[in-house]
Amino acid sequence: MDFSDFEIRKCPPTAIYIPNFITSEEEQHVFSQISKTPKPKWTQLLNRRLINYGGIPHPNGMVAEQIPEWLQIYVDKINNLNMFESQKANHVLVNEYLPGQGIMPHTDGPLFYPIISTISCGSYTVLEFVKLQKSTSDGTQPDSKHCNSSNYTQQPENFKLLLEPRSLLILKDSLYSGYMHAISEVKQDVLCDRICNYENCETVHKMGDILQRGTRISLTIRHVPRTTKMKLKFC
Ligand SMILES: O=C(O)CCC(=O)C(=O)O
Repeated sequence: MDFSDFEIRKCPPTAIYIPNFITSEEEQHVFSQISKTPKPKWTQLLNRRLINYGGIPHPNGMVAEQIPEWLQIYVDKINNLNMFESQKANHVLVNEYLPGQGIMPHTDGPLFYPIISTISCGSYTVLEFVKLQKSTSDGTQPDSKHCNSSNYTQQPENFKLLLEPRSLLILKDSLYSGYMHAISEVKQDVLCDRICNYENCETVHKMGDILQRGTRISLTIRHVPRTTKMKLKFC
């Protein structure tokens, strides 16, 4: 597939944004399967809940687990794009965000092949990008964990992407390794000039519009390079 028509040109390389990557029926299918997922499968965090499918990534490798059939459909859709070169996606992180929930600035780090693909279901969100600073002497990022979004979005190198429901976002190159990404914990977003993919969106939005968040489920589909079917000894 030629991604060049879908590349977001107004941000650093490389972000590919495909609106309506899945249909409304597929989106409903994701929600109905998620609603059947037993509570103990979820990891509840303060600001969202999540499930790992395919195994738990670990620096020593990942013990591969079968991805359920209903979810494998979306992994196959990603694999058909051939974006992991000769590799195949083998891991899905399901995140569920209620209005007012989000995720702190972070990078996905070295456990994954350096390409992220995320399918959004149920609600739009705004993904914020924060350029990694030179590490401080204790190795921490000054912008990490404790920053609040109103501070870091003021920096000129930082920007945002509007993610519509049913869209696919692919991040790689400098957006994988040189930027953290985050979602602010708010119930609504006022659209601003930091969002740089208005013209890639399916729906016409304008600056100053206020969007109310609903429940959003994201499927982050990645390739974990070191996997085994046998139990590894973790120490
Ligand atoms: O929900 C999203 O779109 C982002 C998820 C994410 O960044 C993560 O789980 O690492």
